[in-house]
Amino acid sequence: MSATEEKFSLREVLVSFKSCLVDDDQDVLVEHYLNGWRGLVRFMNSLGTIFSFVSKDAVNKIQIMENYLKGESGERYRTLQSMVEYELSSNLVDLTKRGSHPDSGCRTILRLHRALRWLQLFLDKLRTSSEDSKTSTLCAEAYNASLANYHPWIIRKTATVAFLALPVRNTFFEVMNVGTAEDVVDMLGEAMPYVSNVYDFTQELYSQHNLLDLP
Ligand code: 1PZ
Repeated sequence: MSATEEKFSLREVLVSFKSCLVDDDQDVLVEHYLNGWRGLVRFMNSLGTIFSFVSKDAVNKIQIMENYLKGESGERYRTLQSMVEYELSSNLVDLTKRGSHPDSGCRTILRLHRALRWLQLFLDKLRTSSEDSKTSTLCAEAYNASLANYHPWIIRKTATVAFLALPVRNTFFEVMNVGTAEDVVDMLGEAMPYVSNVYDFTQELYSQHNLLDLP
């Protein structure tokens, strides 16, 4: 195991979302947001290949954003505010139907943003659950209350089957690499607010600009 692998802990990933918010919590740095996502993907991959269809999609979306950041308008993609302003004012967003801008930054971030809601619900259920609760049930409940509403039947079906392969609560906690079950519960209570702050900011920004239903 390499040094970086050894150090891997879900605490660091969740806390990394803290550095996303800048300008008195009035903006989110895209590069840091993507870093948080890279950590989540790594965590998901450590759960086994059964989730590779999920992480592939997340990696794709991270890559789309990376390309914008590296592109000639990269500076406009530095924060979520500047991205939204730039793409909307330059007509770079398909607002009602996917057409000439199928992979806008706005719709790509929206997909990740919705997944962050699932993560919030799921980790909160895990945090408050009893030792004998089933992770697959908690995961499915969180999914049905969030992402599932945006997914077609075939993806909902595949996701629901994949959930059954989730490890039991204790093993799941071990993979997080933060210590005892009690440590995990404490860590989640302490670190999830960072994710929530980023989620709330994005939700507000997207709602102000009517971007919450981008195709
Ligand atoms: C810890 C266990 C991981 C369970 C993951 C739970 C979420 C299941 C989501 C299933 C997604 C299936 C793959 C592709 C879906 C895409 O169609 C959609 C919409 O994108 P579009 O087609 O419009 O371009 N993609 C998404 O909804 C984004 C999904 C990202 C999921 C990331 C999961 C978060 C991982 C955190 C791990 C702790």
